[in-house]
Amino acid sequence: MQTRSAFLLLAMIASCHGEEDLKLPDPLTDAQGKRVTSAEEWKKEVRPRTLEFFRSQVYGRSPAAPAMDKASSSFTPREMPGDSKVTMTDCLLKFPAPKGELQIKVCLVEPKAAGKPVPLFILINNRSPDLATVDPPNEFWPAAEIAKRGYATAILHVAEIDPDKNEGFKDGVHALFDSAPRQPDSWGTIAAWAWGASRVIDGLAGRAGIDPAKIAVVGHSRGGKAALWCGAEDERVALAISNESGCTGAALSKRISGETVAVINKAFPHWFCENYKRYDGKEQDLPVDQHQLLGLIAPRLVYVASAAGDDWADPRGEFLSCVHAGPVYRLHGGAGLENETMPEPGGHLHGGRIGYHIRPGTHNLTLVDWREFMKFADGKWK
Ligand code: GTR
Repeated sequence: MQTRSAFLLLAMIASCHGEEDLKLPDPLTDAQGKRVTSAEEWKKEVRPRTLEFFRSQVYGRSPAAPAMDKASSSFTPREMPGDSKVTMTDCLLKFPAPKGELQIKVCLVEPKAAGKPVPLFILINNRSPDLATVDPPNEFWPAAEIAKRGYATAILHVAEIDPDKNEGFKDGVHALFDSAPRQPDSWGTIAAWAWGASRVIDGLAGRAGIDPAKIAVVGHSRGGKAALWCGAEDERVALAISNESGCTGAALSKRISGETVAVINKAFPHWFCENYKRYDGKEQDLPVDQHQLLGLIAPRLVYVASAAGDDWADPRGEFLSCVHAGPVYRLHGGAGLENETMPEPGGHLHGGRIGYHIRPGTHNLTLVDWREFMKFADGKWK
């Protein structure tokens, strides 16, 4: 017993020590090292610089948005098997590209007869492409339940934009939009998915029945990294939701806990830009950390979800990112997290502009997570 208490005490000291040691860049400091004191100043002096750093050193630069070819895009309604309360639409969105045409298939599910425009959840799907049609529905995208709660939801499979393969950027949007040779800050696959979610917004925000001021982009794990980057880049995103996005998603890199920059760049060399590899094993040299990615979304809503058994994604680091994004939200006159005590597994913090929950269990996107996202959205939007 004594040994166990001594061990626990040591572990506590070690972890507290770790957090005191964590030297994070101030999300409110400008290029001259001066701390800005108003939201206007932050927007002018800090936000563009921070965004530029993430573009040039982490995710890479995405091309300008092409104008959607409305005349040839199509929206084809189809029966939702066994469900009369919701409608399903196969959307084919077309965009001109320098080397051809980008076609994106998206499946949209909406509540029938909602009576007014409803918010939209766009899921960046990094799982099976048949999630839109499986029967019974998969928890990863519980479309009918989402629609019955009064939300529309669309699913975008990542391969519609860029296959998740390390093959020299020869396919997907790279084949259509890139000019050779690739540069150290050329976009990687995560940026491509984020950009793809923005194209879905192009296609759906103007639809009767969708409230364009209430668009959420959701992603799990690698999809969660993309959802956050989409929220940072595209100010039409009213709520960016990261489910267990971990390294180079919501988790702080400088904690060096779970997956690290060197490990992710080695395993997935195509996810980020070439410049990011400079920080392999050198997280201390990163002039930014991921709390500033969350800060880029302010004052819009951001949501971070962790799973207690998902050490690879560093739940504590995901939570601390929310804590340290707080100053940006407060500068805009609202609360970041409702409070800064990490909830026990099963708990959530839904009172501020940054939402958080931690689910018991392991790495996955489940119905429990979706219900928490919707509870948070209900509180902000209904
Ligand atoms: C892991 C990867 C994580 C996370 C995860 C996933 O292998 O190391 O960064 O993205 O895959 O997407 O499920």
